[in-house]
Amino acid sequence: MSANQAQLHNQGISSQSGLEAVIRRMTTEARVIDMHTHLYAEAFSEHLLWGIDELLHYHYLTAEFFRHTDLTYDEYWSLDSASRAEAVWQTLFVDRSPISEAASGVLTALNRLGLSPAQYGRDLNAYRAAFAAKSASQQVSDVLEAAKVQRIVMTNDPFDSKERTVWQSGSGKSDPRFDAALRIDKLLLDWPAAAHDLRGQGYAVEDDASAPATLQEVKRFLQDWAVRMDALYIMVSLPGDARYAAGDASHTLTVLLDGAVIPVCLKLGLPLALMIGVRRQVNPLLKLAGDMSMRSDLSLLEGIAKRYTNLELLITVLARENQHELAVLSRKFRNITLFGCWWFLHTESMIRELTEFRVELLGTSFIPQHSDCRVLEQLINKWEYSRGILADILIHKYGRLLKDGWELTEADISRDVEAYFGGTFLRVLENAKRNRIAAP
Ligand code: RAT
Ligand code: ZN
Repeated sequence: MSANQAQLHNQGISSQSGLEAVIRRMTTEARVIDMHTHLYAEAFSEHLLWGIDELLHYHYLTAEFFRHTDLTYDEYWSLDSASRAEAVWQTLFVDRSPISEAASGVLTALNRLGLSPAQYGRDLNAYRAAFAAKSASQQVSDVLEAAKVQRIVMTNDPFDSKERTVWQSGSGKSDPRFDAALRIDKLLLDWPAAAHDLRGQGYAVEDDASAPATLQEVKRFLQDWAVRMDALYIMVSLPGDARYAAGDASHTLTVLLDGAVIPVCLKLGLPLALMIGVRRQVNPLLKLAGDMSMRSDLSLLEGIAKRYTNLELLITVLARENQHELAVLSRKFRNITLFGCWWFLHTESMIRELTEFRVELLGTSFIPQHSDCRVLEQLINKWEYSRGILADILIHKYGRLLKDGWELTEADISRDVEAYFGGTFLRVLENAKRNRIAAP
């Protein structure tokens, strides 16, 4: 930064309109670290989803499509990818207005990529032709640029054999814009199947998860994969009724957390990320779109946070009913960092409601958003909406400071915006590294 720029940066902001302009500019321009997505670097080939057809049969839109169609589930699932996209386009975008969050988001992404519906109209093939001219690597760069996203954290599953091959070939970390997160739902929620899989991968585990030799092997598995992936954190998504039953050797989830997962997090200096409150497969006929939210018993989180004060916890919950409680709990435990408006909460009205009271209760000490994108181009609309809503809230909150005579500079705002869009996440990672403890 030149001396002139630095001076400008430290210039006081004296009016509400000046404040608004600065906040809009900074929230629009901030380069984001997206700390949880289901996007993949190109090396993961078919795991990287992009393009108009993928956008259309994304699982959020699948659920909406079935509210209108006469097709049976079997008929829909027997269609190929292109025909599913056509059915969704016709049903949700042509026969009806695409005003839901997921549908309108597609139009925002298209528009920002230069494919304005004003020009391309309602002919799906016109959009397809434009996408066909792109390569995957060009599209990754263009979308990251358009969305102003600098780093993406993937969701990496060591139980997925295709993914494993990529990691074992050494190409999993070939794109520095993509970081890994070690995802272990199968280990914690389906131990018998995970144990079988682990044995296949050369880890000598028994059916009884609590056997000391088995826990030792689970630790070895986790450590091997966390190191191979250079994972930033270890993550699981849990049903709302998941319990933490300290001292109960028959409770597999607790045994695995206490005996393997948390020791590995502490040894490697990695946060544990918990996404709590999903009820999987309420309607299995919808496949990936068939999951539901459920209220959570946050005593699980309280128990872990209290027992492991050195463990950094990244937490999000799915039920709207749990949001305020989680924000309050975060005030009580400095090792809890709340993140994102997850899944069904990633809508304009929910983001506004949640973000507003989180700022009120937690100041800048939380991570307002992650995208959870599964299709590359969604980064554009998801981040654009979130930036705008955060800006509205900050304009109001900083406005109160101005009114009360607090001197604000551009540097103050830039520091806080940076914390919201990546700085707080990086601080959690640093804290976890600092808290690393020697563990067997
Ligand atoms: O948001 C989603 O796309 C969900 O299907 C889930 O993947 C969820 O985000 C998760 O990570 O479990
Ligand atoms: Zn997710």
